[in-house]
Amino acid sequence: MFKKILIANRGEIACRVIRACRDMKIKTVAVYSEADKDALHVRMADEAYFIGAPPSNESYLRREKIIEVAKKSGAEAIHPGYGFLSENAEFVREVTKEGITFIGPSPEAMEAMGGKISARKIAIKAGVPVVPGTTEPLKSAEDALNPAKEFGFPVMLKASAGGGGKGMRFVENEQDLKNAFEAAKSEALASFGDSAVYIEKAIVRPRHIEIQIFSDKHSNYVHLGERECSIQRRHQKVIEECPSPINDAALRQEMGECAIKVAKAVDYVGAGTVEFLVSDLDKSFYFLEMNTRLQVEHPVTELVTGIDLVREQILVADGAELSFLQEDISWENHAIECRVYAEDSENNFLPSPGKITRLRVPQGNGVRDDGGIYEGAEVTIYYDPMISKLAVQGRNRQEAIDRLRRALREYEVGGIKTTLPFFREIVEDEEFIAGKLDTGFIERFNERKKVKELTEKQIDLALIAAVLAFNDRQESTTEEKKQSTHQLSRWAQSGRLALLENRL
Ligand code: MV4
Repeated sequence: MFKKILIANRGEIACRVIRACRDMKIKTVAVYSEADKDALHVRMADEAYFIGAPPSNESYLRREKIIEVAKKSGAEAIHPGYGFLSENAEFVREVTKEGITFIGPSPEAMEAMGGKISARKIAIKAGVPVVPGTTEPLKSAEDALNPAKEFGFPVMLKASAGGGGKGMRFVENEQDLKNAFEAAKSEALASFGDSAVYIEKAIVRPRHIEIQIFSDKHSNYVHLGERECSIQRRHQKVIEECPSPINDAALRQEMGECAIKVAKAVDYVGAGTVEFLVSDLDKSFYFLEMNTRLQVEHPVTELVTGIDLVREQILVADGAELSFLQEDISWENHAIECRVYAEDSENNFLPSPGKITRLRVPQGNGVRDDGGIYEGAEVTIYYDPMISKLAVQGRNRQEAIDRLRRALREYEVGGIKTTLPFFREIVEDEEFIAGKLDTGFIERFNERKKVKELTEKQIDLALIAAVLAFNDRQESTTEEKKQSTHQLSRWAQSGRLALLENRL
């Protein structure tokens, strides 16, 4: 077994991996940027190495620097967490070339699943249902017309390299098709450097349900059931749960078998997630994409199945057979997770960086909090502003919701704004309680609450204001800087004021 592992990540997931290593008596090596010198993961690890300036591409994305630290510290394996280098096939090749084990799938599996068009082709070949659509990029808007007529409107245009809703367009009729195609294409090119766009039939108010799969280097494949992730805001997951309120044992088994077929098609090794869209009408499901990493929301699967997914990743990377069989897994309990962000949910989810002056994390029966912060720590603007994942477990959904309400009441974060007030409202919401979860949930919730979402332009302006205000606070050390940032401060303040007054 590995004696030392480097964690090429930060925040709560770095802490999560360090904890699993400690359980297994494996030494840990952290890496950190200038902005993270006092971060929790640095304090928790056995050793920590500085890797560069705050922007990710000058620190957490520096492949050569991270590999250099692994060699210098004597780490035999690298755990990438999620985001950053976790799905970078080139990094896997470079790590492997140095005789270091990458804790994750092969670069070939990553590349096969990296593009949506390529992933669709693989799923079709494996006999797994995909949303009706094309398997080649569209050359022109005219190219989209025939398939659109064949499947019937509404349709979705999607970027092959897409993610986070970028390069995606919902098209209701023929007249809108040309403009939507051009917009999707240029957005795809600008966001991913790849303009390939394809067309799919739009599924009306689908659920987003994903299956956790696991495999080892000995061709054993299992699934660990589903996670319901339909509650999303601007294509970011907000709440996830296991099991899904609409999954029964039969649907779970059917989806689980399909997920395993996809994984087998690329000789997948380790933890992976296969995403599906599910229609509430007839419970038909369609393959969407496969994520070749450990996911943010993995704790709900752990709370229900009792399997430690990070421990299993490490064992499998070391060549062990899976520590459990498919028939050992059951889904009797229920778990729900909330992603707590340093954002002001009572003011359009504006970023809220700053020092955490007070922290009281909920405790007690059925409560788990995976955090990356502590009282006195600073939340910066450089990285994803998720500060913790609050997860609860109960024997059934109602018990889980009761414990979630209790935990949200106990949770106190001072000094910055968070999304906790938003969750306190959601757990009292009638549709949430009824399990009526689909992609339109947040929109309907906002309507019930009479919340008006900002436009993209307003959000951009708000972000600029927040960044300016943050820089101002960071840089006002020397007199000279004070002079120059004084102007910025006034900009930032007027930007904020405009927002508060709803003038943007
Ligand atoms: C769809 C869809 C309807 N029909 N595809 C895919 C990526 C995800 N971020 C949004 N995606 C969707 N793909 C077809 N063919 C609806 C969505 C969708 C969505 C999916 C899950 C959760 C929230 C969503 C919000 C808007 C759109």
